[in-house]
Amino acid sequence: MLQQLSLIGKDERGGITRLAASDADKEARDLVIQWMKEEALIIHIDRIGNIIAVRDGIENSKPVMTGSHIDTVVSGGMYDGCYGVLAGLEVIKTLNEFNIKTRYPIALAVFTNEEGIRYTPDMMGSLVFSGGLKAEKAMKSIGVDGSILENELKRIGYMGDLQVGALIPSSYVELHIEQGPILEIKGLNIGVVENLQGISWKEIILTGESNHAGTTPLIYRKDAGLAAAKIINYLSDLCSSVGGSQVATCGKVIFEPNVINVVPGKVKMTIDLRNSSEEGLKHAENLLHSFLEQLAEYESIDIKINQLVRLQPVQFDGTMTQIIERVNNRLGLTYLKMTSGAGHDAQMLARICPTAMIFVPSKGGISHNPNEYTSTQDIENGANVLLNTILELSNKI
Ligand code: HGY
Ligand code: MN
Ligand code: MN
Repeated sequence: MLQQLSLIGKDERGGITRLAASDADKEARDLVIQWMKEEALIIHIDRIGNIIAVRDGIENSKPVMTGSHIDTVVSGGMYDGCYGVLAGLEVIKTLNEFNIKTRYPIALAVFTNEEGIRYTPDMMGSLVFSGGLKAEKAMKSIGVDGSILENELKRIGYMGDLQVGALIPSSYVELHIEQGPILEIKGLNIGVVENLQGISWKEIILTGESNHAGTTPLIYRKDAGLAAAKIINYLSDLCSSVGGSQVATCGKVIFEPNVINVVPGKVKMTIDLRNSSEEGLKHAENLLHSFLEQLAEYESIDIKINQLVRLQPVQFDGTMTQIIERVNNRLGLTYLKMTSGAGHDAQMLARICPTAMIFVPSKGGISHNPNEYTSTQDIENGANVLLNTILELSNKI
């Protein structure tokens, strides 16, 4: 199923580009729903396009939920998100195959726009699902391509009628690739994720003055491009001053007019700050803001900051992580209790129910990259831990 799903949205770099509410996203959604229907799941679509497929339990009560996302970054890998959705489906297939009834229902979720590449914020669908963002507000999100999410969801036929809050899970467990190098370096099978970093996404707009690259002496320039370069160069110093798990990334820079013989008059760039401590993340934001103030002064340019996303670090539920640890021991799998550097839908579900995550190793720690890879054995290990965790959660007295 992973291989088949990975063919949808294949791009010229050999990666997968399946942005939220795009045609490729629709095609992938349609395929996953077809597989869900083959398992006789009851399909619900909510206002923001989240797909929630339910397998009845003996008791009609709050479901144990698992799932993830199937939208990708640009030129992403085939496991990020999709592995958690399809392993959840595999768990349900296995229960059906062995005709195992669980006490509580099981729900499999595919959350809309986890990556936040086309529309911000990221983890949008799960944020709406957990009541952190009104669906009506999220719909109005304007994409980097100028599209409006509401129109795109309607166009692909995924603006459903399930009201937010109508289906609240008793607990949520998400299986995901680690997307980092730690499990592989330590030679361990499973990550038991206890917490997740805080995220701060900013768009920085620098406005200087376009000018002739040959006739304008340096002292007369208002060079937005030079200022942007100084910001990117500063990020490593910022991280060492903050310390801890602080990371900072400039992933996107757009020069205007972006031609060889014109001093750039305007630059739009993004900064992604992460830290597992809220205090550390605030410190990083303060350092960046004061650097930008001084830089604007020194380079006599205008600098505007748009806060795109701001999510605090999240602590997952101890009883849930203990269940996952017990399952690992029972299956004879080695594990590490760890922090997630990446954002995940689980950080939103943690707002409304006991939540935890299971990681499997990423080869070379590579992710958000066509070379993202996890071995079949690791894929199987993770799915077995998910199966046993869900069995325990959906039958617990
Ligand atoms: O940005 C993230 O951490 C996730 O991949 N959306
Ligand atoms: Mn993901
Ligand atoms: Mn991702």
